[in-house]
Amino acid sequence: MSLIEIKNYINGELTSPLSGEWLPNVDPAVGETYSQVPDSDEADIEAAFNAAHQAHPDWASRSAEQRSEILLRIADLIDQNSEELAEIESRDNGKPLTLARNVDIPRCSTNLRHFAATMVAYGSQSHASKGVLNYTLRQPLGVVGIISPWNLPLYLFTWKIAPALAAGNCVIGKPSEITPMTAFRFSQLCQQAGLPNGVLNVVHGSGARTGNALIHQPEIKAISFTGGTVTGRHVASIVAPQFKKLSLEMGGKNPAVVFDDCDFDNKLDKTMLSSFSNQGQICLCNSRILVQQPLYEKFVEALVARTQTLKVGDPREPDTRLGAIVSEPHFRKILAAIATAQAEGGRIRCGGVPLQPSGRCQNGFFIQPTVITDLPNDCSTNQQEIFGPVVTVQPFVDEAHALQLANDSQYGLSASIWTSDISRALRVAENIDVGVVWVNDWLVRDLRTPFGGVKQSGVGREGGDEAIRFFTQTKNISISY
Ligand code: TXE
Repeated sequence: MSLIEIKNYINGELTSPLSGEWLPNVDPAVGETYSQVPDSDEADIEAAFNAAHQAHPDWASRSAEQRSEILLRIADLIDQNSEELAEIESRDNGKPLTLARNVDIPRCSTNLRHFAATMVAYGSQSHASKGVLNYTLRQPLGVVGIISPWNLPLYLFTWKIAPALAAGNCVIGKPSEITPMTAFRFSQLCQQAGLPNGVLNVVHGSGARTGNALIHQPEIKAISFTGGTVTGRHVASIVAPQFKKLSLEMGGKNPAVVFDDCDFDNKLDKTMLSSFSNQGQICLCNSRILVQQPLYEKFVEALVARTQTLKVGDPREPDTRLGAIVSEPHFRKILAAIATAQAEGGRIRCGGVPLQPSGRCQNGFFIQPTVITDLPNDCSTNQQEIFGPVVTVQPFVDEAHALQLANDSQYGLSASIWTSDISRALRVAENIDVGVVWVNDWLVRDLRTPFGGVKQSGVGREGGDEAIRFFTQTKNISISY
């Protein structure tokens, strides 16, 4: 069977890597290579930069309405091709087709529509004083770099591309080499929408080769990165000394704080999502569940019973709740983390082992959803990000103890708080050291809100006005009269 050849999208053309180097791209549900992706190098990045640099003056000179009109055309094409995109995303990432269809792909279209509208409605400030008028300009930066991960491939790729383009920049995007397929199809839709050549360039390849070439390119004005903390630290070490703008969205070890007066059934339903959605491969997943003592045993038993009902298997089947882990290396990393949990004295209450479905997926990478108890918060399992279908449950005594456990982490991305006492919810929300808090829910997203983490979860914010500010340069002009 011939392998699908994924192409770069440079200066409006779909091209092979100048290096002639390719990487295998694996379908994780069946464990087989089904396509190949360019392993681009400095020459490809330079070709992309030249195209973007050449396209920028015209793109920046267009009105927000004109740029938004093209973004809306791309959004329409995403909607018209949504089923095909969902199937591609599910095959490339291993996630259930139902999840790709209901969450990932609709959000790509929403990302483009949101920032098309934001930019048209965008107003800047003025500050008037006696005889002096100040006004603030937010001007496009020029050519910017975008680096995205494999867990929500096109969802996060468009989450960055949309504000960058809407604000008048030209973009070099480097998707994860583990899930390149939807970015390739997206390139074709941009061609079809008539996006001018060079405005968006998608350069595929490994982080070490292509990603590194991008962050070393001296004339790129900003880097927006989403990925692991280790890689984010490396990206920052290269980009910061170049005095470029840098946004880092990285890992998490997010607590769910469950008080004994919570709406138990609602919490349980939402825990299934917040713990195991996308195979637990969402940085916002709650991987540490903290439960107030009187409720603890009842909650653990109910959680284990509900978790054991989740269907793990072929992503194509409509009742599948957990599909394949994204790659064999990540599959092994998660199993090693479970082994570490056991070695640390953890009690595996359910799951903890791979699963081998029969049929077409017998060689795929599947792990049973796993609940672990009896671990202290300061162990590796509760301190290191696992980024898979693995959660721990710990008891706490009171609000002070809950906060101490929740904040005892090198990460600070998100948290969810479950209680009927709204004053307590707001008190805990104010004192928990993260960037995003949900009360009595999870992953409710308003794209106008600031998104991002603190500590080793990130630097900077995305979303709404924050994204436009990141992708523009601020200038104050003062007029005396
Ligand atoms: O990360 P990697 P992964 C986190 C999530 C998990 C990780 C999973 O918590 O920790 O990301 O994504 C490129 N120079 N988040 O394993 O390896 C690489 O090719 C330049 C948090 O993919 O960091 C890929 O495109 N680039 C987030 C991207 O970096 C390099 C949401 C990410 O790869 C590079 C999603 C290099 N030297 C995942 N090395 C959030 N907070 O929202 C790799 N890359």
